[in-house]
Amino acid sequence: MDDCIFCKIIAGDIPSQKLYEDDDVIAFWDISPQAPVHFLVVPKKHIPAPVDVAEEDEKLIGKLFRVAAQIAREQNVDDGYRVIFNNGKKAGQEVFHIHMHILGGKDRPWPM
Ligand code: IU
Repeated sequence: MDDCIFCKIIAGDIPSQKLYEDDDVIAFWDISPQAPVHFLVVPKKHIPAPVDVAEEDEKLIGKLFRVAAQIAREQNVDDGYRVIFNNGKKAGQEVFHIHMHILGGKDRPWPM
């Protein structure tokens, strides 16, 4: 997607503070952290929002949880972190390329 900022990050056209990358998934620090640990786990496939997840995406979306857990362990927040997906402008979604927020490092982070 030409006008998608996360597709540009995935393509390497825009820099990010990368935590993880493989053929399917990228993870990077959120540029505007809402908790001491706040990173995003993003599928490389351009799926605009949670409401757009198709049956064929089920495995890919499941993988986001596994990658998130691995990074959470590396960042020492695996004893408590919040997982957030925003769906639609009304819910606060600003970037229309599906992404999982992981927030940790303090008690009850980011009650959006
Ligand atoms: P939202 O769920 O779409 O509202 O979250 C978008 C997040 O992407 C938000 O927390 C931004 O700070 C973050 N972000 C980023 O990490 N890097 C960017 O280049 C842009 C947004 I644009």
